[in-house]
Amino acid sequence: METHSKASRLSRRQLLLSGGALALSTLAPRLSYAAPHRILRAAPHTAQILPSDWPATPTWAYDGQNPGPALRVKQGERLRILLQNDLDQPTTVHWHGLRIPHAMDGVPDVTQAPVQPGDQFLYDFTVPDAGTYWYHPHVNSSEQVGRGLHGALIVEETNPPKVDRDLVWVLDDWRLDRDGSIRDDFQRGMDISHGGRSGNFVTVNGRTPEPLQVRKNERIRLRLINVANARIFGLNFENHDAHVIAIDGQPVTPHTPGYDTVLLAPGQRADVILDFTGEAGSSHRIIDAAYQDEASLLQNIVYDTGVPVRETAPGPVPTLAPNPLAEPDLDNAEHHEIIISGGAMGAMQGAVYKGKYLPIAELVQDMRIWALNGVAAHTTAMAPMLNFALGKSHIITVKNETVFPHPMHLHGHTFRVLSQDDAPVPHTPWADTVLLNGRGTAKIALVADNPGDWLFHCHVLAHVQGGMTSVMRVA
Ligand SMILES: [Cu+2]
Repeated sequence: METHSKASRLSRRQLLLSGGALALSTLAPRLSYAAPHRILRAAPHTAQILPSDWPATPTWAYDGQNPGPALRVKQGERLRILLQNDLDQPTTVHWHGLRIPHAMDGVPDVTQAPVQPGDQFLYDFTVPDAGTYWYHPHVNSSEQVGRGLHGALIVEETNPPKVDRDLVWVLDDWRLDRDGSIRDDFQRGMDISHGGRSGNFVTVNGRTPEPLQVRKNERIRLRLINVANARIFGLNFENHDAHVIAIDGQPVTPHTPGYDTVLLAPGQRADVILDFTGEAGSSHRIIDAAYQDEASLLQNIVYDTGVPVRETAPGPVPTLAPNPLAEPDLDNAEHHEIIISGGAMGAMQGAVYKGKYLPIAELVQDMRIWALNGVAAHTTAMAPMLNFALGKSHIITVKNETVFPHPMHLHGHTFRVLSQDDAPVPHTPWADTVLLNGRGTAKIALVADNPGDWLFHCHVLAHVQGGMTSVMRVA
């Protein structure tokens, strides 16, 4: 791994050389050093986020696209991505949900040095699991993700289920001013101490949501990815069943979700099968109903008036083949506990910060007001909160003692969600992000089979700024 990360830190000059070697290698295949890679360039950009009669928005983007390019790779294939940082601040790329080697996980000062402006870093790994994932920076995340750095990563199954269309919807919101600019308030204490930095303009794939045009008896696989800094989405497809076939990329027993609402907290994904068996020419609403009092129209489903795709409704909903995940042994697992505390209206008296205990009044001055097991993080390079024996099964009970919901994300592993708020979770889905309700609990289980120091943090990115990050050591 040592050699690997050294080889990955290419200077511009080496990059030029590798380009030369690439040309050579076509003549002399034994020069395998320069196997093909794709360049992913992070840089300022301008995008039409608001409707076309409104001003454009200065954003940050991968490859001049908001969202970044949807990367597609087949399960088991090798992905080689050369990050080119043309931002004016350091960055990295984290491959959210992928179980890949530690050195490729994109966490600054833990798995790699931050990539400085003008520098490159080669991400090079094999993708073990099929499914819907995404990528984003892990440096100054609240601002970098909030300004538009994120993209879908689709790992295709060897035998994908037959659908008429496979669509990716990157769900996001932006905090914009009337001139189209992104508000520069990433350090706002109110957001850090409350529910995070929500936007005032919702987008699908970086644009004003547009009606979903469908044909009668069409089957669509819709891959939903919530990349928002704080907003929880809850999609209800009026008069249609959304059959969830994967959660966080991992296959799950096909089912329709509770309240017919596909709930997605920041970081979470869902693959749904939608069969459009309504009447030709009809239209139906897609409601975002995540927040009880604020249900809003996301967009409409509009049926074509022409001939159906097929005469009858599509057949049974397909079940995806499982990914090669190790099943935790619940009877012989080690038990751990994580307590989430802090935030506005919380009862936290103080926390350990930079190695010493500080009362809440002092923590607030540094805007560190969230803690995991009594520690408010100031950096990702921190002592492990929990130690997981390599190869062993572990059950972790997460208790949220705050009044706010927190989508907790674990790097490097996928876990089963056993229970929430003391009730068993149907289908005990695999996930990499679990949404803790305010004052809620969750029990998750995993086999610690990927060695390294792995982050466990809230995916409300303002909460990360406020200290909600920890490290799990698998050794
Ligand atoms: Cu949080």
